[in-house]
Amino acid sequence: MKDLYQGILNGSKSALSRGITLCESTLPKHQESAQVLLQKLSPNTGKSKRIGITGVPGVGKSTFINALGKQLIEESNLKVAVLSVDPSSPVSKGSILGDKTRMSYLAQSENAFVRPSPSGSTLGGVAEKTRSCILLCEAAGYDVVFVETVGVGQSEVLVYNMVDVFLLLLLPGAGDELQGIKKGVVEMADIIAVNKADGEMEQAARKAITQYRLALQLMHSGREQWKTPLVTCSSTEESGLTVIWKLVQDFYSGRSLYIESERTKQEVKAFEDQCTAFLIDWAKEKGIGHLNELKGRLERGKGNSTESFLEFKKAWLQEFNS
Ligand SMILES: Nc1nc2c(ncn2[C@@H]2O[C@H](COP(=O)(O)OP(=O)(O)O)[C@@H](O)[C@H]2O)c(=O)[nH]1
Ligand SMILES: [Mg+2]
Repeated sequence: MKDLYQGILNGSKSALSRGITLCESTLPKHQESAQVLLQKLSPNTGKSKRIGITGVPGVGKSTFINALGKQLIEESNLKVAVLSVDPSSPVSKGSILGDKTRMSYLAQSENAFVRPSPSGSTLGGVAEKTRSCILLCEAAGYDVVFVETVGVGQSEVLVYNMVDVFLLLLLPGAGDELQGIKKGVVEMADIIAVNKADGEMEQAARKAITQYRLALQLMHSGREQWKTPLVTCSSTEESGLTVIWKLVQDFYSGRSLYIESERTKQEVKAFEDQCTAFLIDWAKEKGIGHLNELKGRLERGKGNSTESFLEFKKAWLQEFNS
């Protein structure tokens, strides 16, 4: 434990990997060690820029992170970590294989760390593990932590709730595209970039910007003193990325109190989610025998669901009250 702690603080990638594996383990003993480790490292966390990247599969998120990450490493001398969140895939270790080829620069760079989505049986579990990964990366000295949403569906909200700034990538496919993305996701975006603005698609990307701008006038960003900017970029030609990084810096600039209060809100919510999940698991474990007994009775055609539920509820309220 001491070696692991020191290794992470020294920036060792293998120690960081081992720390993350510990956090991801479902063994109660490992979970306890992970909590001790996180607790010990907590004074060394919180200093990174936490950036969420979302958009439909194929829009170019991984390519974008690779290109921007490369700039940050080479031009600004920063250390970059990339995590992904894929609650749809129970065994997601495979999904990063594709991503590693898209993120070939970062996969090989001394100053980058790339880690696939933790697997988990519940959304809350995946969120909690990813949150721990962010903290470990911060303790290991990473200045920027990108969190890519991989699975479509619920991963957007999950990631939104663990980052400071949420970047939405769109395709140059004009207005229809906006409908392909859930309205709520566009509203969550702090920066919107139309990617693939290159070659034949450059013209379409410009047109898309105009249309999105109109659509966005009808919406408003949920953030204090921030108007969601709309820009174009090309991740393969590495253009427009400097402007986007400038926007990210603007987002942080002079707003540390705001970011701090947003992080506090996220912390409160994470605590609440963790406690709720714990209570549900704990109560389920206790009550599952009785539940199955009543279920068996129903399966044999005796009684009905309401009657059985009332019996279950009465018994367990009595049990918890005593
Ligand atoms: N022309 C062009 N293609 C891109 C750009 N960014 C990504 N791509 C391509 O789009 C495909 C999907 O990219 P990927 O990064 O895996 O998308 P993700 O699923 O959002 O992570 C790949 O074939 C990329 O080479 C871009 O800026 N311009
Ligand atoms: Mg990807």
